[in-house]
Amino acid sequence: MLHYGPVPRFKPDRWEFQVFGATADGDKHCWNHDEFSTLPKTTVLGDFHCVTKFSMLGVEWSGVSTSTILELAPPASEVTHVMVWAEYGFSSNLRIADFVDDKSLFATHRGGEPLTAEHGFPVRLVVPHLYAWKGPKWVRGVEYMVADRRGFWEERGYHNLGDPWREQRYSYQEEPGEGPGF
Ligand SMILES: Nc1nc2c(c(=O)[nH]1)N[C@H]1C(S)=C(S)[C@@H](COP(=O)(O)O)O[C@H]1N2
Ligand SMILES: [Mo]
Repeated sequence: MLHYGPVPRFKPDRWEFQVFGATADGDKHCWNHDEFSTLPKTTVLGDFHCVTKFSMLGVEWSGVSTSTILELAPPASEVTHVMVWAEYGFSSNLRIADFVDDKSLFATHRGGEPLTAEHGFPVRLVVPHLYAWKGPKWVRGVEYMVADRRGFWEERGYHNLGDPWREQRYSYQEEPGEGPGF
């Protein structure tokens, strides 16, 4: 499972990265592609675990760290989770602690090269300590949430948390408290 649906075509004049939902000031924060390109960059060595196929260890990613986004667009104090949104309505939910892990970043480059279209150009989320479906390609925004809610794959049978070291692959493996619950 690499991605669902077609590879979106990047339209620079229409592209925006938005942070919305429960922001501290109640406003939506937006960056166009030029603005996003000027944000401070970081490089991390991270692993990459696909749920069904492979793991790649020690991939070099660079881009904008999630903590930079949180500083520039602070969340309200009640925020516990984020939904990361991509083209075509793809999404993935993360606990705020997983999102701000010091290795989590909005990657623009892999191995020193810009991402290719298939791998998420211009921006994808990378959360090295979780399964790769927790890292949307073609990211367009972040929603701050005051309660958990399942994203695209999490609604379709994948585990809500997705820790590869605990082999949290499927939602039927979830323990009480690991999912949004009803
Ligand atoms: N927008 C989007 N991002 C996505 C997916 C998707 O279906 N749509 N699939 C995820 C899954 S299941 C995997 S394994 C990785 C694959 O990333 P790669 O194509 O760079 O190897 O992308 C993740 N990001
Ligand atoms: Mo995957």
